[in-house]
Amino acid sequence: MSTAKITPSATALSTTIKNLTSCNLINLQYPHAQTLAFTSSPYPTRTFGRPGNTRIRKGFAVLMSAPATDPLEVCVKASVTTPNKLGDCPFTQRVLLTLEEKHLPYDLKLVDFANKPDWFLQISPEGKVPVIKLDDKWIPDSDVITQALEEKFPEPPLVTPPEKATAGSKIFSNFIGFLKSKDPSDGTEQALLDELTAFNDYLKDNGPLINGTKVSAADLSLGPKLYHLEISLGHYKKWSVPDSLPYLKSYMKTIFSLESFIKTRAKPEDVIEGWRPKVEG
Ligand SMILES: N[C@@H](CCC(=O)N[C@@H](CS)C(=O)NCC(=O)O)C(=O)O
Repeated sequence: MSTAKITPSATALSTTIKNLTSCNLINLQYPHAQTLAFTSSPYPTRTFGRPGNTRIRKGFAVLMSAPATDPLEVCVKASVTTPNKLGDCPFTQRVLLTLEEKHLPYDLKLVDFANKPDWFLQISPEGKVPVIKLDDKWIPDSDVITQALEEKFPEPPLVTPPEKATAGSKIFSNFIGFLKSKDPSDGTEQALLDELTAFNDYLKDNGPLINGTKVSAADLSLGPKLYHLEISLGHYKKWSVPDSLPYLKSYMKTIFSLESFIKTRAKPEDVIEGWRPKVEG
């Protein structure tokens, strides 16, 4: 079993600090607070922006240290192109993005999908990733995992308001339909374009992100799917998102540029190999 220890990025921390600052919890005239925030202790991130860890005195906050939490174990697909690297799976990236945005440390357990080991099949009898260990129990499925993370680690909240949470939710299935299609006139390209156009229009009225300016759970679910769409349709169909959808294009650029996204994304070569059986099958 290969493992890799991950701690959330400094930018994720600085986002938290900015958020705290905007709530007047930190007075930046006290640089010591920032120094504390960027301590290089193994798991510093759990201590910030969470209830109980911030004391407010005379209009500024003192960040208190909290007991370090063990990294959460997450089973992920291993890369097929590069040894000991994270492989492709948009559902796994969604979970890793959630951990990053919540500043939670985690350990990756890389699983060789060509030869799934017994320890993994015992954890995940369907042989699927992602699977995460929470409270000594292995939990499958990115929907269930992200919900459980939100409940167990509510700060910072990532919840998308229910009326916005389904924006763009039909894009992924239509992307797969077009990717697998061998008949250019079967309507799958148009069906995908219709969904992308509806989402572009949604962003025009509600954007730049699904919940306005704040990154939320729905972005962390859709972003990896759009990444797979861009890479695999570009490779297998020589197709790209048309310029007539500028809000969507700018959305993709914004999400793909998040430090949490760059840190957790699959290599393009793995995305291409991952979809090959679907395209050629
Ligand atoms: N509904 C699941 C889907 C998970 C899923 O389909 N994972 C794929 C990889 S992206 C998998 O593990 N497939 C098993 C296989 O390819 O053998 C979730 O949201 O987590």
